[in-house]
Amino acid sequence: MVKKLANTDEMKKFINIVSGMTNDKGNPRVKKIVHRVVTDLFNTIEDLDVTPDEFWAAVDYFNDLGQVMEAGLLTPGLGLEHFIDLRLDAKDEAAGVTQGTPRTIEGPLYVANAPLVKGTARLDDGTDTGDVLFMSGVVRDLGGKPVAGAIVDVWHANTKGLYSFFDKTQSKYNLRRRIEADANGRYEFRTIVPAGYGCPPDGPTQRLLNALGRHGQRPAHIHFFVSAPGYRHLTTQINIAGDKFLYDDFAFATREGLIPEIVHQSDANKIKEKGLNTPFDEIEFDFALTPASTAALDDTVHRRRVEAA
Ligand code: MBD
Ligand code: FE
Repeated sequence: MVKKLANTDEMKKFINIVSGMTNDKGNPRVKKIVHRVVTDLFNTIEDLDVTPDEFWAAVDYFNDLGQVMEAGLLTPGLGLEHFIDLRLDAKDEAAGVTQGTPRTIEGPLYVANAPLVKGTARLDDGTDTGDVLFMSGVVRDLGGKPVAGAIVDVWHANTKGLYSFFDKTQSKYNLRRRIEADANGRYEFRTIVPAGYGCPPDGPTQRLLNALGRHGQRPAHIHFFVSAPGYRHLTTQINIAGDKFLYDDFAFATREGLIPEIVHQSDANKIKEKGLNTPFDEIEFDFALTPASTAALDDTVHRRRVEAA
């Protein structure tokens, strides 16, 4: 039996030096976190008898992740992004804050500064032959009062499950808009029904998922940031009901209250009314915003964002 190193006084001193605890420079918060993470890693390596080969495979893995920018994809895959949501929920509950529309993860595919449109928008550029979807609703406060001028920042995948900007075959800001709700808090858009997303099959995220015996699929979904002065920034998604992966999301984002009914309209008059010649789908969904004054914590988005050049 090899003696356990991680808990010895010598190792504790070593980890203190590693994490800068023995100097008076740097950032105390960073030191505290690094100290904890390094301690936990030492213990993990020791308790699980991680071999040098396993260790160096993990180092290579991080490099691979960074090389293809998949750190933000692995994070939801390991449930960490959902865990952050659960913690925010728990803090709200402890503070007695009533939440409006449930939050759920942002994911790695947002692009800032999509075109800003008043009231009604068309998200698709007309090149995707997916089913036409009209989605609309009202942004309200917790009392049900409309929030005039709220910004509904929406983004979603095409029928291949791919997002513009990341998928360079799509036009700039395709399937992405910021919609300014009207005086009655109403927003509306026309788009196409997205398909679910799948992790790049040859990428490092899917490689780890394979080792865990897991798939890397998400159910079809539409992302939203909803914001207005005096209210908390809401990060959420709605799911397309009926999707095979609805309750088997590799990113764990499906939540009660975020699965609106999708109504298939095949009535000839309704089709004509919309100026279409094929059946279409409709979703009605209202957002409820929590006042900023009741926020127990800063729920402002924090993620590093991509801006389309
Ligand atoms: C997505 O579209 C997504 O929303 C998340 C969370 C992860 C990968 C792809
Ligand atoms: Fe997504």
